[in-house]
Amino acid sequence: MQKKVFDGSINYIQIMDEEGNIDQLLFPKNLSDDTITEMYKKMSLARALDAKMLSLQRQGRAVTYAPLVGEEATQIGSAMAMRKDDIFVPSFRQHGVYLARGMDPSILFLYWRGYEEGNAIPRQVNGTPVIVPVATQMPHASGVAFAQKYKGKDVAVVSYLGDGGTSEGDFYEAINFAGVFKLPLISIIENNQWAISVPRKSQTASETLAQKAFAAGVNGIQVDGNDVVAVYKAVQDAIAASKTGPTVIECVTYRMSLHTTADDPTKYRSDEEVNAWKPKDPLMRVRKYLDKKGLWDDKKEEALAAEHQRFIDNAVEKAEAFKPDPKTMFEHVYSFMPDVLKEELEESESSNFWKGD
Ligand SMILES: Cc1ncc(C[n+]2csc(CCOP(=O)(O)OP(=O)(O)O)c2C)c(N)n1
Ligand SMILES: [Mg+2]
Repeated sequence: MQKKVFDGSINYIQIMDEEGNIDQLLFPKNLSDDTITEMYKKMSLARALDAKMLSLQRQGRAVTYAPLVGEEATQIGSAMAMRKDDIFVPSFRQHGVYLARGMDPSILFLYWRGYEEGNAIPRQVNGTPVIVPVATQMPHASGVAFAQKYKGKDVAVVSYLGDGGTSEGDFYEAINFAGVFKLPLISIIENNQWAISVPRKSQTASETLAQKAFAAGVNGIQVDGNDVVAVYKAVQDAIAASKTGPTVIECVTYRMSLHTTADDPTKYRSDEEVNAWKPKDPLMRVRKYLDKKGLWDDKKEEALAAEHQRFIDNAVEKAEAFKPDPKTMFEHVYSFMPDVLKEELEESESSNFWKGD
C-alpha cells in the first residue's frame, strides 16, 4: 500500500510590480493612498539614514554598520502592518523597522558607535535590541510569543532573520516550538540572497526558504520583498491568523550594498548580478505609482529630502554629544553582576583604564 501523506506548496505574491501597476485582486482593501505615501516617506527616510550611517562609519564616526539599502520594502511594509502592541524581534539589519516604529534614530547611532545605551529601546517602540549572533533571536521571539499567549493577550510577535539564519538550528527550534503551541509568531525571512559571501544557492538545497515552515506544521508564504504592498498584506494576514498559529514569510529581496562595513562584496559577486536587481528597486515602483496618481512630484521629493536631512542631522548631533559612562558595559550583561565582572569593574576603576592609560 502506498498513499500520499503530505502535500504542500508555497504561494508567491507580488501586488505592485516594477512599473507601479497594481494587482487589484490581491490589493488590501484597507490600504489607502495616504498610507502608501507614508510608506514611501518612511522607505526614503530609511535609505537616507542608511547612507548617512555608512558615511559616518567611513569617517571613523561609527564603529561598524550593516547597510539596509535594497531591503526597505520588507522592513517598512512589515513594520507598518503591525498593530501598536505587536512586538518585533529584529536581528542586526532592521534599522528601517525601528524607524517605522517611531524610534529616535540617535539611539541607532549610539548602537553603531559602540555604546551600550544604543541597546535601550524605548518601551513604546515595542522591539528588542539588535541581535548579532545569527538566529539566536528566534528562540527568544518564540518565548515572547508564548508569553503573550499565556497571558491571553492579542499580541503578535514579528521576528526577523536572514536567509543564512534559516540554516541555523535556532530557527528550526523556534518555529517547531511555535508550531506545537500554536503561538502568535511571525517569522520574516529577509532573504537578501547572501549570508556575507555565501550565496543563497550554497546555503541550502531547499527550493524556497518558506517551505522550511512545513516541517514544523507552520504556514509558509513567499512574497516579493521589494514590493511594500505585498509585504504589508502578507504580514497583515499573518497577524490576523496569529490567534490560531504562526506563519513564516519569506521576503525575496536583495542586499544592494555591503554585508557590513568590514566586507567588500566586489571580491565575491559580479556587477551584473547587482545591476540586474536595480530595476526591482523598492522605492522606484512606489514613486511610479504615486506619480501616476498625481500624488507626488519632484518638488515634493526635494522637500522630503530636505526634511530627512534635518531630521538625521539632528539625530547625529544628539548622538555625538552623548557622554557615555563606560561602566554600562559591565552593568547590563546579567540581571545581577557575577563576581568575575565585579572584579573587572573594580580593577578598571582603580587603574586609570578610563583615562586612556
Ligand atoms: C552564530 C553566528 N555565526 C556566525 C556569525 C557571523 N555572521 C554574522 S552575519 C552572518 C551572515 C548572516 O546572513 P543572513 O542570515 O543571510 O543575514 P544578512 O546578513 O544577509 O542580513 C554571519 C555568518 C554570527 N554573527 N553568528
Ligand atoms: Mg542574507
